[in-house]
Amino acid sequence: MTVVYGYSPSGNCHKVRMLLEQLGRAYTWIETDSSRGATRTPDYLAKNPNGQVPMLELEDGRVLVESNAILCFLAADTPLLPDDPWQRAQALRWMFFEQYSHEPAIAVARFIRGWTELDSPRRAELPALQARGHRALGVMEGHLAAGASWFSGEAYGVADIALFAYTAVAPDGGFDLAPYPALRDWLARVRGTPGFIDMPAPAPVHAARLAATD
Ligand SMILES: N[C@@H](CCC(=O)N[C@@H](CS)C(=O)NCC(=O)O)C(=O)O
Repeated sequence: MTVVYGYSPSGNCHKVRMLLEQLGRAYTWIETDSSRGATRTPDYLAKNPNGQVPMLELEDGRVLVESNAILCFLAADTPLLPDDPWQRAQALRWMFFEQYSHEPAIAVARFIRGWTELDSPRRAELPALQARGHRALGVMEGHLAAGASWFSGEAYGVADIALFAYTAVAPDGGFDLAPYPALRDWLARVRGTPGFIDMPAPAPVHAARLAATD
């Protein structure tokens, strides 16, 4: 059985769960709380020296890390990863964008607001992260407003899953999505795809910090 090591409120981990659910594939989820050091144990580091989740472990013992690589591997030969080289390159383009321009701002802002103490010095990073995250959301809005329905080429697929994960919870990072109507329509379209599953809510301690941060 395919095993996923993941931390449920992590968008990077939710990508993998969402794809497996949408593909109807059987898997075992091993809850691995990266915010409490579960990815830094000697056993875990032996499998993933980078000490992060998600991590996919196949029945034959092979291990794959990096959420978007996992998505591409699992979606191979399914309609969620385009076959056509140009269409596939469109999906990859947005997945690289997600990892360089989107996740490092939006996911990190959410992490700082919900997973650090209210007086953490890291909170000084928030204004710069806000600016960078809004730039990324604006780029996504522009793509959709120009007529595209999806980020994975012509049809829904892995890039939509990759971008959905942290865009859906961007308000946790302090990002108001009101100025992005096309983006909000796309979020609703993704929620309407077969087998869609939402990210579980963070534990109360993190939800309380998110609520306490303006
Ligand atoms: N580029 C990686 C990022 C993964 C990542 O940032 N994982 C976080 C949880 S969202 C983590 O494991 N952090 C723990 C740590 O770095 O110690 C991916 O897309 O899989």
